[in-house]
Amino acid sequence: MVRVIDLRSDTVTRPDEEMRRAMANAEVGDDVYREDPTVRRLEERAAELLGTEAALFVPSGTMGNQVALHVQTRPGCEVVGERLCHIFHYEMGAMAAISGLLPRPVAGEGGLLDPRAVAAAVEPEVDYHSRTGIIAVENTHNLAGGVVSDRPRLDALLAVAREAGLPAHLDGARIFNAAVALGTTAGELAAGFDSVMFCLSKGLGAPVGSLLCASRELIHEARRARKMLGGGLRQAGVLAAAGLVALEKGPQRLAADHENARWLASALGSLPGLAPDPAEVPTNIIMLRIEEEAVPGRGEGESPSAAFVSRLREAGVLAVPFGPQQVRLVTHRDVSRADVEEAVDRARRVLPGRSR
Ligand code: TLP
Repeated sequence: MVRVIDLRSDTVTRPDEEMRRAMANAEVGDDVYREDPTVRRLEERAAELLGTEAALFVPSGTMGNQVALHVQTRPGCEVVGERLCHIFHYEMGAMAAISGLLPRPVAGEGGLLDPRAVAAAVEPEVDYHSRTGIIAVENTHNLAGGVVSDRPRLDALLAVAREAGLPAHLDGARIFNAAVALGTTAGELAAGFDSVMFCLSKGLGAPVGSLLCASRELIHEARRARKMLGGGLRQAGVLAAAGLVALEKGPQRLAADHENARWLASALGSLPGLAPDPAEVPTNIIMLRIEEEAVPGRGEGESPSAAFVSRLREAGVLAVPFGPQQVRLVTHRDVSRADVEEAVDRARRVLPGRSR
């Protein structure tokens, strides 16, 4: 049997032995009564690392983002965000369904928000315009190819928010990847935001969970909103225990994922008809452009990306189509350098006679 190399997402990692041991031995209690000591420890540690007063354990990044939007806005308000951000595209319309919010998409430069464009998207305070409710920044930016907003850009965006009297939320699902890429800390990149969500269950390797980090007051409200959404967990310490291991051990190995992603992008980019876009891969996400003629023998109506992904799957490599000519591959701790080398060999084989 061919070993499957799963490059669909960094969400696919399985808990390692150390996490499973920690989960088995976790001290637990009912977290809705705030009696789970392991959850409390995780929340304290997250707040400490992100430099906020408090934090809240949530089951998913989506819930963390949505709770943050819900408690900082009013129905009918606009959310200013990059046009391809996760909150607009992959959260099932939750901000509209749950909080009555409208998207106000701003086109970034390669996914990076220009503070002037954000300022221009903020509604003026007149009686016949909907109101802007919040500015949301995604770092790293998933659909844009894991691109990173650096501190000067964040400062400029936060200045726009302050000037307009608006809260700013950071979707930092992969904030530790951003920190590693910039040689800084997650706390440095979180500073100044009113709320920050980050995921334990992506590159850090935990099976479940995200944290919302903010002031004590905001987290108090967020805890109520989490319960309303059905996210009040009981003996969640079994999950938080894995999260604590992920927080302590996860960040230091992300550089290896970035290195593997760069190598993979450059090797795949050397095959005809495939090109990483952006060409520079800053973190662990590769967006690969598939030219029309890249995959021979495409089925009727089959897009180049669907054809490429299905040939890869047959060869034991999993990736995700993100549009008719775009395929995403993500490196993570369950794929080694040998695995990505093997993935390239398999990709070469599914593009018969076309390797240079
Ligand atoms: N992203 C998933 C998919 O939903 C696309 C992935 O495989 O990358 N913010 C960002 C920037 C994300 O990339 C994700 C997950 C989330 C929020 C939501 O996290 P979850 O999946 O835990 O709800």
